[in-house]
Amino acid sequence: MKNRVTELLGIERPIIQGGMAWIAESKLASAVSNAGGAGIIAGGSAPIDYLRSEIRKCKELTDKPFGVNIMLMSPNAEELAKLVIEEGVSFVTTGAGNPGQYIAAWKEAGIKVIPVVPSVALAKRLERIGADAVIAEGTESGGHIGQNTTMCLVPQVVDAVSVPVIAAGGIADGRGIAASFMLGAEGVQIGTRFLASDECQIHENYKNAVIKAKDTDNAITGFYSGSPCRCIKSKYTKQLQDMEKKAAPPEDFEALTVGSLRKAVVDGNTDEGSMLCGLIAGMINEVKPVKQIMDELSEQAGKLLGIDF
Ligand code: TUI
Repeated sequence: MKNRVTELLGIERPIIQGGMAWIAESKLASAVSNAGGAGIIAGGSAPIDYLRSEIRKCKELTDKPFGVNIMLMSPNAEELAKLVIEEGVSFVTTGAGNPGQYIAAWKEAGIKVIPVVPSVALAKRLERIGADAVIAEGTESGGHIGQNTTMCLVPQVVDAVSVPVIAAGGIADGRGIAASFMLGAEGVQIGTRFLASDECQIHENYKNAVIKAKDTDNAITGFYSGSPCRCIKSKYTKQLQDMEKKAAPPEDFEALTVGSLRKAVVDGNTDEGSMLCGLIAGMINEVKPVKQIMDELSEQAGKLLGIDF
């Protein structure tokens, strides 16, 4: 299909993979790009040499466009902002902050810039300073979240900006895609569905937790600290929430949270790890190859929208 998002990114279907910190690397990103979508390598807070090598691996695994997500709360965001220019990636998505200071340099380097926005105000500000599109991400998403929902945020952002809007948060099948397009989105960003893919490198225990999760097996931590984060409910989230209720000292939080993403993703420690995951996990019941996921998404969305998706 062709629309402003496929044209902007040079892709065949307007499906963008979520930039999942610690998770989205070259194998997943290249599989999504090879299936006609836009794969993304997550910067997270990984060492710069590792990211350079993942970008280079991805170039070997696909000749299609792929992007890099820059998590702006990361201590090495500035270094990564330079790396994407050196490596000449096609596009950048950003999260967890305002990427304003980097936009001019990226645009000058010919990199398309697509920030995640949790509000209408930030969408308008970033359009004004050159964002090529925005991702309106609802609180249904996994990981670091804003407060507005996909259903409410997407149409408001669509009404407020002229650049294409990509919907994110709670989308894992063709119905979610079709609904997003009804709200005025011209693309979707999908993360959680790809956690349960063959090509996703997370530990099997984490994948199984996604598959097993019901609609209510979800928890938000960090709500009161101003850094809310959505995960699969576990001993870890219960402990963290108990500490939040007691307003435990910062060193207790530090002790519990340091390395928690690694524990989930690499070690498969489902008790102590932080299994970031969106609210839609209850609908995902099977690990599948990325190509099959992409084909099913397109087929369902196309049927519902009455277009060749
Ligand atoms: O960034 C994400 N999701 C993430 S990042 C991440 S790593 C992490 N882990 C624990 C704590 C913090 C980070 C895991 N998941 N999604 C995109 C997103 N961006 N959600 C919300 C926002 C956002 C919030 C505020 C974007 C801009 C923003 O701007 C505030 C401002 O400065 O105007």
